Amino acid sequence: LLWTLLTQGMENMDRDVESIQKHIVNHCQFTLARTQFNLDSFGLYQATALSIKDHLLGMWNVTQQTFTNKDVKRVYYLSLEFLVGRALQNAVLNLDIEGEYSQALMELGTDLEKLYEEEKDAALGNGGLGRLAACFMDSLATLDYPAWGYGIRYRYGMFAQKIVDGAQVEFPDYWISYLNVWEIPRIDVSYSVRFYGEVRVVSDSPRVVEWVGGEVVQAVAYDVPIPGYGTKNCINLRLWSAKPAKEFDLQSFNQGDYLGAIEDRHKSENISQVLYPNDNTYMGKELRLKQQYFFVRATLQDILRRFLKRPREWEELPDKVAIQLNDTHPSIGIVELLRILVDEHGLEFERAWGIVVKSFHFTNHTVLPEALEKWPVELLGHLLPRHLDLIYDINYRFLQQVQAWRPGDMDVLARMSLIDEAHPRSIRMANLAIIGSTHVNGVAALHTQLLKTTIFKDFCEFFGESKFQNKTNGVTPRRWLHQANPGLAAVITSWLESDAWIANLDELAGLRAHIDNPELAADFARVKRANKVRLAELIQSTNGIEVDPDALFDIQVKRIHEYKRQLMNILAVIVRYLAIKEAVAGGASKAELAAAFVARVSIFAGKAAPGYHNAKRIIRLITAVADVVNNDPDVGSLLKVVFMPNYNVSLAEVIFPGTDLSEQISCSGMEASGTGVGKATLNGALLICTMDGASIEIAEEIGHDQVFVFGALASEVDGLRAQVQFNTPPDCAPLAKAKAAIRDGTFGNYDEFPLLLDSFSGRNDYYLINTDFESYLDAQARADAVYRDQDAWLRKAILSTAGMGFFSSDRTIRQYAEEIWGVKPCPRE
Ligand code: 26Q
Repeated sequence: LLWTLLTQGMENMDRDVESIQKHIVNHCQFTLARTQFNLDSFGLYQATALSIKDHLLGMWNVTQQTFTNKDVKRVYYLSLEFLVGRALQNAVLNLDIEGEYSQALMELGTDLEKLYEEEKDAALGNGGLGRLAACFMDSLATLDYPAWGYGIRYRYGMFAQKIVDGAQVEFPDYWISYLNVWEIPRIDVSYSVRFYGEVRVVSDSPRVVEWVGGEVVQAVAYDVPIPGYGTKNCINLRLWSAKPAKEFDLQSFNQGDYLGAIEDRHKSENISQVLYPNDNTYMGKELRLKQQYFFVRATLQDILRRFLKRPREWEELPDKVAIQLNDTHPSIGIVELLRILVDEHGLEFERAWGIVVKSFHFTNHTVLPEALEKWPVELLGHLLPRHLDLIYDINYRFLQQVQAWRPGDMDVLARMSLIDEAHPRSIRMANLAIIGSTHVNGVAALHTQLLKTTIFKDFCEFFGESKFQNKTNGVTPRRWLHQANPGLAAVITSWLESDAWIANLDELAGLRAHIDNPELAADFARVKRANKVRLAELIQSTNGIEVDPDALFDIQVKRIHEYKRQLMNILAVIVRYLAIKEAVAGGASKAELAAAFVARVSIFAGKAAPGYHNAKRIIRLITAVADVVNNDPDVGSLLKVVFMPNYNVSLAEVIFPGTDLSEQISCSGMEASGTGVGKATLNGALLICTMDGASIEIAEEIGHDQVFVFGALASEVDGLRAQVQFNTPPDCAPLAKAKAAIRDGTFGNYDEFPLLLDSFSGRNDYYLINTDFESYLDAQARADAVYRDQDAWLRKAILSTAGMGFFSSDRTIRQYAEEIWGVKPCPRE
């Protein structure tokens, strides 16, 4: 009976309004134990989310059973970060059940949209890399791929940023309030993970070793269902949480060391405590390596348990399993799988290595040397002694092949070795990830090209080009258009006479057929204006600044990093401010000012890594400039500067739809892809950019006329840097003026400013701010000129949206599936 009922009940949840209401009220009473006296909006949000989750679980169960029954090859996406944001609205829209739920809640006296706002973001990621993983999960589910995401259930996600006296202050993000409604704790799905200890030789020939002693912690699974759009498939994101291991506890208790045991409990729980808030910089901390190993050890045990449910040969592993490494962060998994096969299952080394390499694939997200992971040999050997042995074994065999390939070339040997012999000696995780994977990919065409010709050049020559692929990033149109911009979504659907674009973004090209129709332009203008009003209201409430919705909204929102050049942006804002001041001092009338300057709002948002001093100084400068400019009566509404605090996914969902001009102005060659501008362009923003990352391809797809391009090319950067070093040019005039204004206290006298100025002046101008400055000002002036001609601007905005089909993460995921993983869609039975 149980079996029958379970099978029937799996998904036949009623979707009518009355059933939904009963279901929600049931959760209020019995899951949350709320009464009419203590039921607030947050409680109602939770009950609504729980009801949606029940729908998802029904779908989830059947989906997983289908994958199992069909015994399909699965793909496992391993990432230390998943920046998913809020889930309720996303699930409601993907299930296409918004009408029913909003009516149900309206009759209950509340408003679904209001409940959406009650949800806290799940911020288990830093920035681009983490958000990409989240977009990929949405596409994997939507396209019915048999996929799993694996990550860590950090108790503290990305820190919350407050601006106090103009400076960033970090606050812990305790996002798992007393109940995280979206997760299912699987206390029964738990694996042990060992650290430290020693390697004991059990037998010499054949050589058998054992890793023993040390500390053991337990990894417990928490599952998060991920719905797709327009499908009944629902896939799983499995996040691991660290718990004390039972065996370990018992031992301590037996020794009578009660308090010691409780202390150790905390030590083990530490592992999944906090997300490292570094973006594009590596941090050689032991706890971080512990997190990485904890994560892959649990994940691989889980993957292999599933694989071994049927009797199989180990050689079948790559036919059933593709493991994608999101950067090198989980790359110790390569060594762990080798260890499992050799030590735990007795496979001979070469045989095991062959299986390992066929199972793994690796995505690189950066060419910045400071971001490439390197673990000190001593640290790694202490924490994971057996893994260090195996790394030496892998390296020995690999270097023999390199030697045979380039006899006598000691330099190539030193460059390709897994070991960096500089002090302290360290393990190069990117080299490990390359030789331990079948495919390596970059995230935009230029980035992949740079990988092949610079940092991975030797490997490309050794393995051949076919191992190195490009997979240009994309974003999910569900969250970034359908959900974030319902106004534009409706306009597009009505002009295309279909909402097929939501699942097939190439359909957007159909807008081009109407490009000369003024009514389409009017629709675009109306929606953009409404979204700017919404953003202006948010700016008013968070920053207390009144901005004019008719001004040009120029935005740069992303992590604060010197290579992204938020500094160049604010310097150009200073130039504009000084020009307005000069015009006013010269007696310009209101009309003359309006003729000379396009009214603008410069919007910034983004977090600085807590230890990244220069990034924090840049924030300090932006807020100082904002203080002066926004309160200067000479300027009025001609220029406003806004730094919006605590940039996160839900804030991005308000910002991108209200953007006129979005900035991707990184020093060329340094931004691997950039996904933020894709979201803005999709929402009808124009792009001001260098020829870097995905911007190059975006310009190609939407047409170069739509884009304000400036600056040195990636191919010119090295030469220009050398020039700056040996024959340092003076600052161009506008830059010199802006710097002088900072120096003379126009924006206050803050300790941060002299340090910041020194960091990029003269020979220190590594990111080529001076080199690119005038051409940046010129690009901004071109943007102003077009903005004055609203018809021209709207035309470009429409063409921008129309050309974004290629940048759907559905396209990206399909390419991964077909060209790397070899997995096929598997819609549920
Ligand atoms: C490594 C070791 C220890 C602690 C932290 C880290 C760490 C964490 C996060 C290193 C790097 C990151 C994040 C990198 C990142 O977000 N890269 C971005 O990836 C995007 C998606 O591919 C690209 O669009 C961006 O260009 C790239 O900067």
